[in-house]
Amino acid sequence: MEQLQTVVHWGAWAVEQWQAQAVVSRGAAGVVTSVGFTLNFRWSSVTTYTSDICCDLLRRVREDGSKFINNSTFLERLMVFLAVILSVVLVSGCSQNGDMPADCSDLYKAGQKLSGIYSIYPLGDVPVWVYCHMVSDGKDEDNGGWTVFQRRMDGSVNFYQPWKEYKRGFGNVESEYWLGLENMYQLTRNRKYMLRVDMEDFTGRKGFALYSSFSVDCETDGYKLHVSGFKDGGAGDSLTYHNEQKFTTFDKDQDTYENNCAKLHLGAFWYAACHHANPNGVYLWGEDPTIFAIGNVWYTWKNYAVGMKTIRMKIRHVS
Ligand SMILES: [Ca+2]
Repeated sequence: MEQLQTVVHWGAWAVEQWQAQAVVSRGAAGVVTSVGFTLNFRWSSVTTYTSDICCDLLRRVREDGSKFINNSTFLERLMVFLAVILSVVLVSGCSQNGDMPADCSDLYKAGQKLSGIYSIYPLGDVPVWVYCHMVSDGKDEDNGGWTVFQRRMDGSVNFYQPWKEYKRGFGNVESEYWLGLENMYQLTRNRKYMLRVDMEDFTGRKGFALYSSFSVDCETDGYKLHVSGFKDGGAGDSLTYHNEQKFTTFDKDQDTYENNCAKLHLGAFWYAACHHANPNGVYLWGEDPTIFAIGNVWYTWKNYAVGMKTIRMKIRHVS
């Protein structure tokens, strides 16, 4: 009997990882005699809809699967198996009741006072893993359940990503990540939020910028940003310039500049023509003026050539 084995890895969807392993045993006549599967889920962030997942799975099964499977009956079985697994996972996700925390504010109110990784439910039924920042520098009233939607800290994640990644989120929730525009829209459509941007440079200096109102429109409106009510925390106001702008990636130009700002400044943001802040730009490891304004910079604090050591963009429900 011949035994074939393969690992089909679907990589990262947002922050989660999926891995499937299929072991195929064949008899002498090439007939499949047994099929074994192992499917591993790390269900940390779901911003992709069911249909997208299914289509992508089926496409990848066809592409990767065709390399080792030439038995269509087996391929059909594999698809049915995956569809069943997916429906079980998705249905179990949907059966959660409505008391799930929508964001980190809910967790904080429920007594979770330690910063760390938690599951939240911005859609009400699908869990998303996120870093909750429960303690801030400065005054006591700055503490509380901040939902971090963008974090840079060590340059470990490539933030030069296409539209679909910015839509659904990417990175590692333990270190650097982007929560996803769809999640941000879902969060801010139902509740009022304030925004705080924390930063630190490579000399250890810290600053922040506070905005009393923050929301993101839906995808058909380009995930347009609404930000207002600036209060200075030492870093100055580099974000009001981006108010009322749509989101731009290198493969989706929605900025007001004649060219694509994401391509020009190697990031993705609510660019106008083009930016005063580029938090999703290149992780520069300090000062580097070689190429103009490509870094993870905050213009009003350190100008265009100094990349931050850490940047954290976080929102909190305003009651
Ligand atoms: Ca443009």
